[in-house]
Amino acid sequence: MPDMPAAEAVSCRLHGEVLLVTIANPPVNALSANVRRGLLAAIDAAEANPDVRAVLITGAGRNFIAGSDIREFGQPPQPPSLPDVCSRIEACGKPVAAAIHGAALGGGLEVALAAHYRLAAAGARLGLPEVLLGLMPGAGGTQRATRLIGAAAALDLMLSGRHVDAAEAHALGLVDRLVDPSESSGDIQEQGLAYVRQLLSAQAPVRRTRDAAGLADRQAGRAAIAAARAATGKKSRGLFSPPKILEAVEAALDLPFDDALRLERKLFLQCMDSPQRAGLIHAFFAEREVLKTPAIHHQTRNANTTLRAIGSVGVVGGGTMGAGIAAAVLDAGLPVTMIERDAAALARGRAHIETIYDGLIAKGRLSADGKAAVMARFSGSLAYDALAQADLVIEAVFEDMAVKQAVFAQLDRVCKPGAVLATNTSYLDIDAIAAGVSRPADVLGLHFFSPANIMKLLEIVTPAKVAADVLTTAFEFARKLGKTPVRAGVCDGFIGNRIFAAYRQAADRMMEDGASPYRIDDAMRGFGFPMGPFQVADLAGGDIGWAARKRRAATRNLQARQTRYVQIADRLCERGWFGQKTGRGYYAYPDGARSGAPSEEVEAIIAAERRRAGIVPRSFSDEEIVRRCLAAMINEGANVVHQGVALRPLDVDVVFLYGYGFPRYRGGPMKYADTLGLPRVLADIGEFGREDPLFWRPSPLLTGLVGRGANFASLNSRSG
Ligand code: 3H9
Repeated sequence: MPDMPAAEAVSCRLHGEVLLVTIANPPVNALSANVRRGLLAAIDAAEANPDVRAVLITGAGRNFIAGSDIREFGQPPQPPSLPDVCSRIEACGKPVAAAIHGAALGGGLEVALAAHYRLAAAGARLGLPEVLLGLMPGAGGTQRATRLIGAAAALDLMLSGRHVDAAEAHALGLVDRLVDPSESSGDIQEQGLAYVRQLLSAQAPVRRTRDAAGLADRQAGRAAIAAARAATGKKSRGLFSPPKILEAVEAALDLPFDDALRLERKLFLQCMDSPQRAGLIHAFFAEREVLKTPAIHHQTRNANTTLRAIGSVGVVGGGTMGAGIAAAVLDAGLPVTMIERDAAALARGRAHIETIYDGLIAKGRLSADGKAAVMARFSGSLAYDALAQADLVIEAVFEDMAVKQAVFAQLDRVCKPGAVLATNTSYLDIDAIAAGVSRPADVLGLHFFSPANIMKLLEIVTPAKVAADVLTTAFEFARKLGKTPVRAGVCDGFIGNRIFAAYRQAADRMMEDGASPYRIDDAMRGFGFPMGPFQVADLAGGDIGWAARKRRAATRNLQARQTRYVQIADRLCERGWFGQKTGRGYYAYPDGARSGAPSEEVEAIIAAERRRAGIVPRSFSDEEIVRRCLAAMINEGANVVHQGVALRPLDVDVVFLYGYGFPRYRGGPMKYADTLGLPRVLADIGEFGREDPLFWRPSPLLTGLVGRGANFASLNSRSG
C-alpha cells in the first residue's frame, strides 16, 4: 500500500479504497499547527487520488483529539485555522468518517462533526468543554452541534462543558454508530475501516452536518435558548463566554450557515482576547503542574525516590476534621482506624462519618448497601495500639501544640517503623511536632480543608527533616484520594491560611476605618468570591483564629506600639460569638439559619471600637475594597514564594482556587496580579503604605520583579 505525503504528526495510508488518516501528536493529539496542516493535506490528497473512495480519521494512542492545542493560545495564530480545516473536511466530495476513542473534546469533536459519519468506541468521552477555558467552540461547533442534536442538547454540552460517554453521545445523535463491544478487536482503526467499508458497500453518500435537520423545530430551538439564557444568568455569574455561546446558537436559527460561522469566529476571537481565557487556561495548566513530582526543598527533585505503600490509615480524632478525613480515605477504598480518647467521643466520630454517608443516601447518590460497604472498612479504638500496623496515621486533634505532641509521642511508641506520621494542623510548627519524636523524617503535614471529604485542596507541608520518600508518598496518597496536592513549607498558616490572614487583616483595617463587614463581603463577592471574608470567618468559626491570636499575643505586645491591631474580632469572640455554629458572628443566624443576616449589634460594637481607637470613619468604594484586599493577598503571596514556602506563584494560585473560592476565571491571586501589571500592584501598596507602612511593606520579590520588568509567570517555569 503506498504511503501518501503528509505533514508530520498526521500520517496517511491507503487501505484498499479507504484513506486512513491518523493523528499522532502526543500526549493528547491536540490540534497543533502541524496537525491542522496535515489534516488539510490529507483531505486534498484524498480528493486528488482516484484510488481513494472514502476517508477515515482516527487518533493514535489513548485519544482521538483532545481539542485545540491550548499552549498555542495567546501566540500569533498560524495557518491553517481550525475552522478552515473543518470546512475543508466537510466539503470533501468523498465520504469522510471519524472513528472516536478516548477524548474527542472541543476542536476534536468539531473535527468529528465536520466529518460525514461518526463511530465511537466504548470509553470515548465527547464534549465541547471550551466554556471551562473561557472560550466557546470556534471551529463550527456552535453551528454543527446545534444542527445535529438540536439547540437544547447542544447548549447543555456547551454551557456545562461536561463530557458524555459513547452511549449518551449515540443517544443524543452526536455519533451514528457504537463499536459493538462483543465484536471489538480493541483496535479502533480496524473497527473504523470496517465501518467505512460498510458505508461504501451501502453507497452511503457524502452527508454534511451543516445540512442536518436538528433545527427544524424552530420554536423548540427558541424555547431552549430562552431557558438556557435564564439559567445561565444565575449559574455563570461574571463569566464572559456563556452569553457568546447563546448568541452563536441564536445565530444558528437566524442566519445562513456561512454567515453564522463568521459570527461564531468573531465571538470566539472576543473570548480568546478576554482575560478570563488567560485566567482559566492558567488554572488548567497550574492544576496539572502541582500534581507532578514535588520538590522536597527548593532545588532538589525527587523523581527517583521510592514510595511507601499505603494500605491502611489511622485517624486520630473524630471531630469534624477527623471524620471528614476518615471519609475521604474511606472513599478512596482504604480501611481506616479511628482513635478517640473515650467511648462517647468515638461514637460521635463514627456518627459524624455516618452523617456524611446518610447525606449522600438522602440525595440518592449512595445506597444503604453502598454505605454498609464503606463503613465495613471503618473501625474505631480507644487504644493507640490499634495503629500498630497502620501505614499512615493522620492526627486531627485539637489545635494545641501540647495536645499534638502528646499524640505524636503515642504514635512514636506504637507505630511500626516506616509508618508515615502526619498532622492536620493548620497553623502549628510542624518542625516542633517532628522534633518530639524519635523519627522526625517520617513526619509531615497533611493539611485538609473543611469539609475534608469534599474540598480538593491538600497542603502537603514539609518540615525540614522529612524524608524524600515520605513526601513522594504523600503526593501519591493525595492523588489516590482525588485531591489536588500543593507542597508548602512550614510557617504560621502555611500557604493558604497565611495569605488569607493578610487578606483578613486588610479587611479588618477597612472595617475599623469605616467600611461595614457587609459592604466588604459584598464587594468581594462582586469580585467573584462565593463568600466575603467575614462570611468565611463565620463559617470557619472564630475560635481557632482567636486561639492563634492569643498564642501570638506575647510577640504582638512587644511590637504593639508600631503594629496596628484591630480588636473587633476579639470583642465578638469574648461574647462567645464564634460564627454560624454559635448562631452569632459578624452575621446573625437565627434558629440555625445557614445564611446570616447583618446585625445592628455588630455594627454598634464596630462603632465602639472605632471610637476607642480614635478613628473617624470614612467611606470606601467597592473598587478600593477589592484593590486593598487583593494587594494584601498578592503581597503576602509574593512573600510566601520569596521565602520558599510556596515553590512557585502557580502553587499559591492553586491553593486559592481550590481552598478559598478565588474566582477561577481570574486564575488565582498571582495570575491576577500579572493581569493587573505588577507595577500597578506595587504602586497600590505604596499608596496604602503611606498610612500604615508596617502592614503595607512591599515584598522584596514584588519589588525585584518590578525592577527588572518581569512578572510572576516568569517564575512558574522554574523546576521545583
Ligand atoms: C478548543 O478546542 C477550541 C476550539 O473549539 C476552537 C478552535 C478554533 N492542548 O489532563 P492530562 C496536556 S479548546 C495542549 O494530565 P488526562 C496536559 O497539559 C480545547 N495540551 O491527561 C498534560 O500535559 P503535561 C478544548 C493539552 O489523561 C497532558 O496533555 N479541549 C491539551 O488526565 C496530559 O493531560 C479541552 O478543554 C490541549 N488541549 O486527561 C480538553 N489537553 O503532561 C482539555 C491536555 O505536560 N484536556 N494537554 O502536564 C483535558 O480535558 C484532558 O487533558 C484530557 C486527558 C481529558 C484530554
